[in-house]
Amino acid sequence: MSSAFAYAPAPESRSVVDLAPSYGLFIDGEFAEGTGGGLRKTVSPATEEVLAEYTQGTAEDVDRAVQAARRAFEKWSALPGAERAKYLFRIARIIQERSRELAVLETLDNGKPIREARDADLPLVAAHFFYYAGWADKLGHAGFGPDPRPLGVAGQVIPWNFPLLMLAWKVAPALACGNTVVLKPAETTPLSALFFADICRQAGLPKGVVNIVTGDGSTGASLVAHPGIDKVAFTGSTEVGKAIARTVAGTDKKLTLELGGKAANIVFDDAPIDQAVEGIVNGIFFNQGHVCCAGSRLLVQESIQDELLDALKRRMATLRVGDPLDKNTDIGAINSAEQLARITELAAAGEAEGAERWSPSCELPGAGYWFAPTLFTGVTQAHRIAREEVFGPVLSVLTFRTPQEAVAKANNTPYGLSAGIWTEKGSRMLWMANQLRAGVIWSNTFNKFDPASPFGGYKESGFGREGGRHGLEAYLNV
Ligand code: TAP
Repeated sequence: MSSAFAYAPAPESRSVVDLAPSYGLFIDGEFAEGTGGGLRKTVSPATEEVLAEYTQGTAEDVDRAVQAARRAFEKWSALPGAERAKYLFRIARIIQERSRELAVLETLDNGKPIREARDADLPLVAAHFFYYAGWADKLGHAGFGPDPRPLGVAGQVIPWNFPLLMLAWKVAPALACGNTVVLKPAETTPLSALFFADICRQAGLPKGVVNIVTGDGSTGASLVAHPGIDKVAFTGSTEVGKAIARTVAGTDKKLTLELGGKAANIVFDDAPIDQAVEGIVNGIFFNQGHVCCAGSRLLVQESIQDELLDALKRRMATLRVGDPLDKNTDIGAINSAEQLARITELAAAGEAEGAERWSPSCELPGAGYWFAPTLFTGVTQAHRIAREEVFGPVLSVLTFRTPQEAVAKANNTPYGLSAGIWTEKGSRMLWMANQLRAGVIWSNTFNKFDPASPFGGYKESGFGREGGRHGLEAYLNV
């Protein structure tokens, strides 16, 4: 069948990505054609070339997947935790074995630099499966009572910025707790979820425990509204998160939402400047700034503004933008034409509202979707670039004089996902951490992730935690 998952299985060929022309849905342990939704194309954002076609899942396809997950739930949830752990460990090891192939795939479909896919995404994906495999037989010791029970079938909807990592954050804890899942990846990055389905087969995971239904937002909406699911886990925009909360309201479905952010990265005058500059660059330019916890607002203490901005501009001038498959690339392609249009529009609004725009001179490739690293100074709290999530390589600089003013400005946002503090004073770090309304706070570092550490937000950044022991709670009746 042409739409089935059909690349060469020989291990030696796994060092490169062998893409089939088209892909089906993964339902009940098999790749299957969809029921009338047709095929969509996924393109490389760096070249605009079509990578493959994939299936637009319909409401009927979602129903088939949910039924398969329901059937699988009885046996999967009855397995001893140690048995479920074996499958998760196996999946983690296969991800490690196939990490080169998966890193290249992720870079092709998403546009992120291969160095990041290889050194950040893939190791974290494997680490999540290892970590939650370790919990599967210890759930009675996780602090949720002696016999916590799984919820049932989890409907999971994920975005395009970290396709495989967001899958890992959702699938690993769900399976460890004894749930089965139906997952919908984003429409611009469906491929790594389909390769993950193949890994589930390779690991011998029982049929129906993991189901992948690709498609657009309507596929996600069908999944969220399906009466046969017990839990909705969503990562994406605040707008869609609110729509999902409305759909789920009044049902007995459990819900976790990981939404947007507008993090403040706060640099005090005693901070080590070179280290802070690295943290600022990593905070906003990692993954082209397509990061919900990106440090998109730089709050710098007024007395060191000139020194810090000089050093930052010098560092930005060394960033290489271009071919994501080149190991020397720092900033890859913007994920889609739509996202590029949004970033372009917000940056234009920054200029129109009076902020000063600066980018290092850099030549952008002709084809594909690109945006130069961009710095705005003279930004006020009223500017759109200070209030709205750009989700791109655009940094807005604001200043403050006192710690109190830094806290007030940092908290002046509807979001509350993350924040960064740069100072040598331990007491100030702790005081700031208590004052900031953000779920994750880094000090003298930024964008550090660990599967043992819970991640999640306050306010319009959503609720529920992923990662760590707390991440189990989202998938258990406690
Ligand atoms: P969303 O539109 O929220 O998409 C996230 C996921 O939800 C995708 O799989 C999407 O499918 C699906 N979806 C869309 N409409 C839905 C609906 N009505 N019901 C159920 N699922 C639905 O985010 P996006 O397009 O990826 O990015 C838009 C903005 O969201 C970005 O500019 C950024 O501000 C924010 N964003 C935040 C995060 C995090 S981690 N907080 C991640 C990505 C994006 P399609 O892909 O088919 O639309």
